[in-house]
Amino acid sequence: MSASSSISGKSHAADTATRDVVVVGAGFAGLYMLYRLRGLGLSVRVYEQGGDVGGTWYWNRYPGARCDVESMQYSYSFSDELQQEWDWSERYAPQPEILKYVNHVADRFKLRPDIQFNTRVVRASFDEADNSWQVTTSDGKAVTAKYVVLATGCLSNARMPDIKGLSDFKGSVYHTGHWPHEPVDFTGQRVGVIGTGSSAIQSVPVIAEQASHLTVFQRTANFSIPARNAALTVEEREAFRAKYPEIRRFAREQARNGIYTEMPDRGALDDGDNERRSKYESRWSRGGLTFMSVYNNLALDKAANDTAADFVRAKIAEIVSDPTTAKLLQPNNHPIGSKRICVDTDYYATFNRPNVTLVDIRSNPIEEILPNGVRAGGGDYEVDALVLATGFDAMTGSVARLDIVGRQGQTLNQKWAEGPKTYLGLMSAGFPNLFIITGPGSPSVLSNMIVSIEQHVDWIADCIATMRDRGLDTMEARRDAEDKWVAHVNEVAHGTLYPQANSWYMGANIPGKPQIFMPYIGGVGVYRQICNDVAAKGYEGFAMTAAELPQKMAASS
Ligand code: NA7
Repeated sequence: MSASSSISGKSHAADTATRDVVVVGAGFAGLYMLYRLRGLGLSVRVYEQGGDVGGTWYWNRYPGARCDVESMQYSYSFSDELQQEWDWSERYAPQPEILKYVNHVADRFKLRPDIQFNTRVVRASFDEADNSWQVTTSDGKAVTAKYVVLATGCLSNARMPDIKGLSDFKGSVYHTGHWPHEPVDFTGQRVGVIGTGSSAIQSVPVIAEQASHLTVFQRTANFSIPARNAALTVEEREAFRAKYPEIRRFAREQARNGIYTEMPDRGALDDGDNERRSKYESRWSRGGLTFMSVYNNLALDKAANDTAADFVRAKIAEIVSDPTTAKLLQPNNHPIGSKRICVDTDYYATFNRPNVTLVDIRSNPIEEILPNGVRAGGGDYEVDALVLATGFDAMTGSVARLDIVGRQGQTLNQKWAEGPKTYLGLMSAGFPNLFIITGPGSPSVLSNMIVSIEQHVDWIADCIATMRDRGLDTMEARRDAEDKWVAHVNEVAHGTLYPQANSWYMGANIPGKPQIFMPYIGGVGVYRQICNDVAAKGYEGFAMTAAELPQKMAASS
């Protein structure tokens, strides 16, 4: 890296407080962003609040944690050497293996020297006189940067539920999204799990094997498909690798969700009952998220969706021996897939174990946490340990924790008070040179995150390189383009069944959070094309200023 190629024109000795770019977060997004920016010869500082790389995979260490996208696809594609040399051991990688992989990437590409761990970015404030960002960190230091990139993750702000008495509980309390780094052994303990989202669905079967008794407190039953996880053979890995160019191309350009799979060409009601059942059976046997892509209208047409939902409800009734428990486990208040569908290993069957009890807290809400248990519906359930699998302040939560101050002193939190507003999920008007990786308004959580991360990082890196080459100083989303994009994101979402569920996609899990469908549901291929077209048209919808004309920016936005 040479000082002469930097944007700021200042030299960058290790102890200077000026960088071309500050990146917030050293998960998958932050690491690849650093790699690309360094490749451009820019000086970069990454701040990470955790003690090491990995982001969400650094924190989510709960028993049974694993990715619900197959490991051969949930991996970086930017380096063919990397994807050819790394051997995933299972169809769905367990969290420790993903963490090992992300550490390998950090070491292999020598990324660590530019990352400062155990350090939170507290504030980032745009200096309109200098067109630069002043960034303050939790160690009390300050750094000036031309650009700030938020790689803060979509599911990284774990949410503690506001339940009376929780702080008086005498046993141990764990949150799945903030699990201790030391092993937790529940052997011989009575454990209570609150929540039945993906984190609970993965951890409940594992905890049930250890605990003397497990009580699961369910507010909303969820649809889950068997993972059919298994060890990957050498032959399977090789077959995948041989097809990588096509798999990666398809995932980026054609797939709706960034996952290589067959594209359905018909709707659920185009087939007769027997044919449909046999297709669902075959996907159920194959396992995994692609259950939902057996037909092309499951997210669009309620009658079509009901056929898939009925199939899964029937499976639950087949698996779970006690009819009352089976009925409680059958989701019936949202279309299948409108909350993120879960992928499990033996979740429903776990309720056949004699040491597992399901408590319906929809009909009988939790009244309070007692020092030694949980009181719900007038009954007391004694537990020694509590596991809160209560989710995240998704998509905006980790951004909201930063005090981001843009033009004219407006904070991002003020601007987003009625819901997040971005152009393409990449930038928000009034906050020049501030990029968000997989921000609200982009496909993000509706996709294979690595595909969406790589697309955003490449787009941002190319954009910064273009600005440098053209001598441009600032770039900013125009308000008219942003308003149009927000309306488009909303319109596309409301053409689907997704808004019918009280999901974290809608912000519905956080009391008081504006209920707006946050991710872009138009599909990753379509979205990529839109972003590429915008760039090809000279960054249409963005206002850019040359270094010597800072006033023109304010006039045009
Ligand atoms: P989720 O999917 O948000 O699930 C959280 C669960 O916790 C869900 O069942 C909630 O019920 C329940 N919950 C939340 N707050 C409470 C309170 N106060 N009382 C009782 N129950 C509560 O989070 P996960 O961590 O499981 O998964 C997040 C994503 O990570 C997942 O989609 C994958 O993409 C990976 P509710 O449904 O709100 O009634």
